Amino acid sequence: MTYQTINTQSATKGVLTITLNRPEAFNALNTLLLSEVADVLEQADKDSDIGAVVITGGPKVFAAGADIKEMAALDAVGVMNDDRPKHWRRIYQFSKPLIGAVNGYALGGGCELVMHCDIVIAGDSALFGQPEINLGIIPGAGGTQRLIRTVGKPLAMKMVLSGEMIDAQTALQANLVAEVVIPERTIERAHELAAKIASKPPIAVRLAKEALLKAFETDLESGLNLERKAFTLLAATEDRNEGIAAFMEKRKPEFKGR
Ligand code: CO8
Repeated sequence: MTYQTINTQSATKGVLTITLNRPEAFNALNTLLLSEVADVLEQADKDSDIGAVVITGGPKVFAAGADIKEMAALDAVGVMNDDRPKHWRRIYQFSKPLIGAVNGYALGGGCELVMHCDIVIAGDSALFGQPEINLGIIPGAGGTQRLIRTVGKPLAMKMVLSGEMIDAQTALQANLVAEVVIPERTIERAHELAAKIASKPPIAVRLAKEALLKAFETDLESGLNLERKAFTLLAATEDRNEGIAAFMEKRKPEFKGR
């Protein structure tokens, strides 16, 4: 399958890489790009050979936000009928781990795409920001809700109200990213992590992601209930028997996704 705004590659076993490819617009997220990312993730969800996906903008820039030129053409009714929220939801619904590899700017929708990732590796020159306020708007793809839950009120307020960017070290301290590496290592490190996760039992990985994300949305009792149900369900999988048997027999487990 060929795409107009992204490239896909599966060079590492179990890992699919999506590279945003609109260099002329700093990888601005137009509707086509969002829909192509969502299409690829939906296919990857059904493909048992894929255990994790890396998403990157390449070595220079992650994404400079929604495509402002495309947005400028929409009035209130146009925004209301916009397809983009649908594609963001499709991206959020991806059930396997999504690992972001971020170099350069991750602004506006780009920073929101970072927050749709489960783990983010940032190059030490990466910059994160929600500059929508400078355009007379506010974040529209979860940037007010997910940012405050992720980095806390003081930093989220500062970023959204002032439009000021934060650097990779600040993003690390604020838990927006999991690791900071030299920019030349960003994509490689994301691949290492994705390959490691892809080698784990897929049903356990999927249920772990679902349970962890639930903590963003629900009260403790409901979250603990979901965890208990997922834990019980895993007791019925062949991979759980294999994992425990391999431990006892001091050998490497062979997981089958069953
Ligand atoms: N949209 C469209 N084009 C862009 C964008 C963008 N977000 N960002 C950069 N470009 C284009 C520029 O127009 C320029 O194109 P051209 O050469 O044809 O004029 C080219 O990329 C290079 O940009 P600059 O010349 O500005 O390069 P600089 O190195 O000087 O600056 C910056 C780089 C800092 C990234 C700067 O371009 C910038 O500030 N960009 C805009 C960042 C921004 O405001 N992002 C937020 C957008 S709004 C948003 O994301 C809301 C999300 C809501 C989602 C709602 C879903 C329903």
